Amino acid sequence: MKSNISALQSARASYKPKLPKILMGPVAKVGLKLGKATKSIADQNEIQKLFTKTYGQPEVSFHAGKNPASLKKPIKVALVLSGGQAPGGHNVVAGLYDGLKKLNPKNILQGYLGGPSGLLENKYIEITDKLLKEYRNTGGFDIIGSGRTKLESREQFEAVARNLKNAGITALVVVGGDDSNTNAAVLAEYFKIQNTPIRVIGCPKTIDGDLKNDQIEISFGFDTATKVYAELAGNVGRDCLSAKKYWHFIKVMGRSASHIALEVALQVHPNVTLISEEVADQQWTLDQITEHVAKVVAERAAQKKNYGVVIIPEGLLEFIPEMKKLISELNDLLAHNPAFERMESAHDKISFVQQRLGADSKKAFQSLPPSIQIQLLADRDPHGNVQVAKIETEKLLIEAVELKLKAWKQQSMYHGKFSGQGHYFGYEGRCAAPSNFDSDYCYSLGFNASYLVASGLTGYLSSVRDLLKPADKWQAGGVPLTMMMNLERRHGKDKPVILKALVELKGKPFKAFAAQRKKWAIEDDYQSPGPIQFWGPVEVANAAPETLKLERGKK
Ligand code: FBP
Repeated sequence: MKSNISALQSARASYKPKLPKILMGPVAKVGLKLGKATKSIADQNEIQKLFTKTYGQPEVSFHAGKNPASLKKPIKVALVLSGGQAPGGHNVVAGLYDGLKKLNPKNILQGYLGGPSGLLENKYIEITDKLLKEYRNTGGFDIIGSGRTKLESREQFEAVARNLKNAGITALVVVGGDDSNTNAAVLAEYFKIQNTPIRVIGCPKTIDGDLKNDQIEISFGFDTATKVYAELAGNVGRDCLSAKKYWHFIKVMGRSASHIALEVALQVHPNVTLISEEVADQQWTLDQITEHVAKVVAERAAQKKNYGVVIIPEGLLEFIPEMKKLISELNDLLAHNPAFERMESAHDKISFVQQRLGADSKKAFQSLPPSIQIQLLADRDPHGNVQVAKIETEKLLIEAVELKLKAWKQQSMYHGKFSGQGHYFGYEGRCAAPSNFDSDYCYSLGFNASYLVASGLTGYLSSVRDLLKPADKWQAGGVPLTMMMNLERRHGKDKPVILKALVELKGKPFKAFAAQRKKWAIEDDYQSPGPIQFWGPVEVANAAPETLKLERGKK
């Protein structure tokens, strides 16, 4: 054990994550049930043409029954953690390892280092009991690290195939979000076409909560991360009630979808929560959003409440029509632009883009404070997109609301005091010690992945369902990756990708929020969810996310 281990970590080390009943019993009694042939969620003809070998596979589930002896054949499995960290990743590793060893103690798990680039560079370590001991039920991905390298070119696929074949690997498990699992689907298809006997299985990860659908109830990490943010936002609410002098503008992570913001709103009841999907649906401009927030500030000021909490989803800017257009023009303009990359001064960069933007985007760009302009011009991510985590939308909104209130004051429409404080809750939640829910779910996803691999399947996502029931009643199985795909226009080309789940404005979680937000705007109804509890009453220690409860009709 590490010498600097905390008392909590040492106590958590003895936690035994729960499993679906079928995975707890003897291997010989696990049968694989095949469902009906599947179709992709949209663009069926096109997706089928692109995935001739893996399209249409049936959904599968594990039930009591007999299994072929081949399930016990010794195998060597490769594992890669891909994209942003999410609480519970170490338990996926532990579940996968324990499942493999249960199937056959001779099975080997090899962890590739630093994300998908580890597969290209052939850098790996063997996962062992001794190593895992330090990581069970802990947050983070540090056991093997993660990364955002995208595997897309033929040369990359060839390198991965070569390295895995040379290492004698039978299957690759990819733990990732929608983009990484899209990569996994493409790789599975490539291996099949090339007659390379390597299977590919995915695990649904992302704190953003946007990898979900009828088959995948939730991505892992969302529960823990939102509990951390909700604790912090609840504390800020309490500070508001105590000091009565600040408006706190809190940006929460979630690159595109606003699931995190919505979950925090449902747990904490802030005065204002912006939901990007609603902004896009209503085609709100930045000025309309500002007015919406400023109105709540003014209404509360009229009741002598010069304080409040505003929750802002990280991806907001990209959902405001004029900003979306600007960002997409900037992405095209700055992608692989050596002249721009050579520039060092902010002034040169700003004038470079201003000379090249279309009239509307130039106007939108000029409406932003210089600090935000610079953030929009910062390095792109590996997909060529602006890194929204780096844009201080909370500061932008504080400034915009302040200006609006000043104008209203001059017209005697507002008589309060406004003092804004900006916060960003993001990295604080991504490596938190996993809640009991995530500890169990992740362990089950990993364990289940080992059975999918051993069953000879490829192009599947590990699925564990019925998550609001006690863990032993959870259903274990697999969903074909192509089933979740559709075509999306990316950088001028139609690409097959796993459909990203955005907040549904007709869905129960949003409706529950919309029904209460007027009340929350004016009343001080802040809830303090408090820190994650690992022990104690089950309704507290094992609580599932509010969003999941509402979606599954349990509230
Ligand atoms: P994944 O979808 O890869 O899990 O990552 C999500 C996320 O945490 C977003 O919420 C955030 O915008 C982004 O990662 C930040 O990325 P980085 O770690 O590269 O700063």
